[in-house]
Amino acid sequence: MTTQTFAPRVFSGIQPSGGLTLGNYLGAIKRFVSMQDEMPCVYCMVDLHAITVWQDPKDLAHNTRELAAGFIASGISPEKSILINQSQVPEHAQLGWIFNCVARMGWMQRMTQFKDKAGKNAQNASLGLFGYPALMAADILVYHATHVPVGEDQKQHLELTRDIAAKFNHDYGVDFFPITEPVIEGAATRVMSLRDGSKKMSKSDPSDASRINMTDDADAIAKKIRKAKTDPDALPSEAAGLADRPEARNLVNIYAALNDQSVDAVLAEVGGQQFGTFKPKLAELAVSRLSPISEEMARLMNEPDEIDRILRRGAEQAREITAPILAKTYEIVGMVR
Ligand code: AQP
Repeated sequence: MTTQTFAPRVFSGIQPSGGLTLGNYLGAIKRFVSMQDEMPCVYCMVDLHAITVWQDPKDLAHNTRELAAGFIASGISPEKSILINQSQVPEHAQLGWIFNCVARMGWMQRMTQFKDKAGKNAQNASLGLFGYPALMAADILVYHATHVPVGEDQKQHLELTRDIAAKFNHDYGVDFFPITEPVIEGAATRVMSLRDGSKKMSKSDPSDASRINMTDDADAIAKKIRKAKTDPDALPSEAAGLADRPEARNLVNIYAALNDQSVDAVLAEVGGQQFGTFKPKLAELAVSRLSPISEEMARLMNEPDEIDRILRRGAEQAREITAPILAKTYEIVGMVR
């Protein structure tokens, strides 16, 4: 248990493993934006994580810049927050190696994301995919970050981050790494696929109809929502009525999160409506919230040099924090410098 008080700091990241989805936006980015006014923040394109599964090099570079554009267009200010690309700050990978030596095989084998992503052919998964959570712990702890806003799917990885920090502190008899708090908040901490209410909306889902991409135009958004899987019943008037209706719950959660309302407040307005009435309303709301972001992303993508400049500057600022923390870690571990 740590007794030291750590200055509040936010760290979170997103993989440039495809285009940003509404799930990333509602589960993570929206909260990233609001946390900028609460404490210092570091936000990261985690390209080292992305390559734990195959990424075409051209796509990786494009997706990294597009993700940076998505962050900025959504309201993350490079003046307020540090915005970085993970591989430009080598201390992430360096601390990641130390944590590979702290984390236990048994801990990693319990990670459900590895099981989901490796699928039936785990023997063929990369070693990086297995070690993903140890690198994620390093991403966070190399900043001594205290708060990590994420979607619900990352809860288990954050528990592992806490376990790694606690084991390091215990093994070396120090109080050096903070025990990080996950920040999992809002009406849509788990946005589901539009085609299957039991599956998370994901940028790497082979079906484009399963997700709303942040770069989709108004027609595409409206079409995907119109075609979203639902059931034949009318919407209930209270949240309890959504309990066994995953697809209906998902669409109501999305509406609530986009409109900054509670699910009950949404249902008080739309309870009794059929999906034929509700879906166009949701589409209109989604377009009104997402179009300004996608337009700004397109504008920024026309200035790739400016994006690269922001990321280079972010890396310089980041290394002022990470280099001393890594140096102290090496000293604690007994590495001759
Ligand atoms: N569907 C979702 N609902 C709520 N939050 C979500 N997040 C992702 N999908 C949803 C949150 O977005 C942040 C970044 O996630 P990531 O890109 O690093 O990895 P991921 O969770 O594996 O996201 P994807 O879209 O499913 O990527 P791929 O397909 O490449 O694996 C995290 O905070 C996550 O919780």
